Formats: sequence, C-alpha cells, structure tokens
Amino acid sequence: MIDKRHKTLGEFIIENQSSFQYSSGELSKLINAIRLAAKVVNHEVNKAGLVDILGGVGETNIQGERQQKLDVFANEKFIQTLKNREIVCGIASEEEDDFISINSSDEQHQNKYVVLIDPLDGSSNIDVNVSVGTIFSIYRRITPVGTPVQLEDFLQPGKNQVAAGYIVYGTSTMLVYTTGFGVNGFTLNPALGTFYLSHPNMQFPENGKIYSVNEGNYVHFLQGVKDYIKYCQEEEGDRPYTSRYIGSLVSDFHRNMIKGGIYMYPKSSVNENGKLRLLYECNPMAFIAEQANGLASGGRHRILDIEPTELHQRVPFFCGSKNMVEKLQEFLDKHYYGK
Ligand code: P6P
Repeated sequence: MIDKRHKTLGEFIIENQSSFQYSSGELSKLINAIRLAAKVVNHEVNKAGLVDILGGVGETNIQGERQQKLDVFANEKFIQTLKNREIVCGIASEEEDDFISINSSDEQHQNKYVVLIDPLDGSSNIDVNVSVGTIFSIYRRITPVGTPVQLEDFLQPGKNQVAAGYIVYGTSTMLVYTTGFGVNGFTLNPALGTFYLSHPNMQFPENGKIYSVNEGNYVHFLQGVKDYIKYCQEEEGDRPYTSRYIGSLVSDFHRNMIKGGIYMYPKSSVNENGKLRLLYECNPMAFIAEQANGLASGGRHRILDIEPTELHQRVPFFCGSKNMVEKLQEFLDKHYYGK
C-alpha cells in the first residue's frame, strides 16, 4: 500500500475526478495545465537571482504597479498553457486590462470554464528574494456554451467557484487547491518535477496567535480595526499574539493556515476599498479558507457572497482562523464598518 504522503498530484486528480460533479475530465485537465505552468514559473522564479530577469520592464500594469519581468513571464506562461489545452473559454488576469476570449479550435467556444489568475502575487518581493505566489480561481461559464465568453462569466460571486488554489514559491514550492471537497497541499520534488501529496486535508486551527497586517497603515484604519489590533497586543489569556507580515498574501495565508492566524488588508483613508482584488485574490483565498474550516470577510459581508461589479475591483479582506475572524467582526460591527 503506497503511503498517502507519496501520492502524486496526478494520481490524486484521477482518484478524485469522480467526486467532482459534472466533470467530464476537463477540470482534471485544467488542474494539470496549472500544474505544468507552475513548474515552468517555479524554474524561472528560482533562477531569477542568477539571470538578469529582475527589475521592472519599465511598464506598469492596470493596477499602476511597475511590472517585473517575472510578472510578465508568469502571466504569459499561465495564459499560454491554458490556451494550448483548449479547456477554457476565457481568462482574466491581474496583468491584463481586459479579459481574454479564447477561440476553441472549432471556433464554437465549446469550452465550459473561465480562469482568473494573479500570476505572480507579491512580486515586489522578487528583488529581495522573499516568497511569491500564483493564485487561481475557476468558474463554469454562465453564458451559453458555443458563444463568445462575456464579462458576466467573470463577474460571478465567489460562492460559484468550482475550484481555487495557489502556488507558493517558497523554501519549497507547493500547490494548494480545492474543488469544494477540502483543501490538499502538494510539494514539488524539483529533482523529479513531480508534486507529491504532503499536506492532505489542510485545516485552519480554529484559534491562532498570529495576526498579519501592514501596521504602517495603522493611523489610516477605521476604529474597529485599530481596536482589534490593540486587542491582539494586550497582555491577557493567550495574548499578546505575534505579528507576522511579509507582504506576500500567499505566504502569509499559507503560514496562518498551518499555524493558525488572521490576515487583514482593511480599507483605509489611503486605500478606500482596501488593496486586494476580489476576483483573483480574495475569492480564491476565501474559497480555500472556508474549505479549510476558516472564514473570510470583507468587513460586513462574507467574501464569497459579494456580487462583483468590475474585473479589477478591490475589497477589504479579513481571512483566517474562525475564532479570530469572528472576534475581529465583533470589533468591526461595534463601529459599523463600511461595506
Ligand atoms: P502592502 C502584494 O502586492 C499584495 O497584493 C499581497 O500579496 C500582500 O499581502 C499585499 O499586497 C502587501 O501590500 O501595502 O502591505 O505592501
């Protein structure tokens, strides 16, 4: 009997394919495409320090952020890999101003899925050799199969996701994803180029002692957030908590899911809707969090219930251990947090 810990991602996908409703194997092919792109991007991320691939290409993306060469590379690789597999009918990316419509070979747009990606999250960390990540979110299209994909196929609430996951390019490279039946983590053996099931059934501890927020913005936060941060710092019971924030959502989220903790990117007088993007950062991470017994709030609404209005819209984001998010929510509700 092969120990579960040595199961490959490929074996896991095949074994679990039948548990995914209406999957005719396309979703499995889609996850496999992401697996391939992850390995290609991982190779470049790991050698970035050696090759002159660092530094911006002088352009900025729609977010007004200076594009790093690895941003551009990762974006191109994921889009190219997804296009080649003819599984998706459309892609939206943090690095693309508008969504990309993919004409299937028979021009009938028979493909049923759309993918939204943040190809390289935390890219400002690339130059200082801190972990970065890729985040992906998958939906079934809602407009008729066989017609060109529309914006409404991408503007679906997060609760409609059929799969979501991230790759963290850290001390080891991991792919963590859910199809609605729990969260599983796979670690890449770079020597073999194979992902192995290293973290089956990942769960947020209900309590945690880590809070992650950019305290440099403290003076700009709403009172409810300020009060929660002070609560974390008070000497009482199992507090004070530890502050851990490395400026890479995927890494902070991943650590908090393993150890227990809460990640916060509140709105503020500087970022009136927060900084994180709903469609390809908050929704996929919220789907994973809830599948791992955690919670994800936008301040007043469950993240997965928010009806999107724009492709690159931003929302406040509070996500992690159930009891920590609920405690934060008490402070926010007391001060009537905005939408
Ligand atoms: P700040 C990276 O740009 C990112 O989107 C997340 O990965 C990260 O948690 C956050 O922004 C960092 O933002 O304003 O604290 O530097």
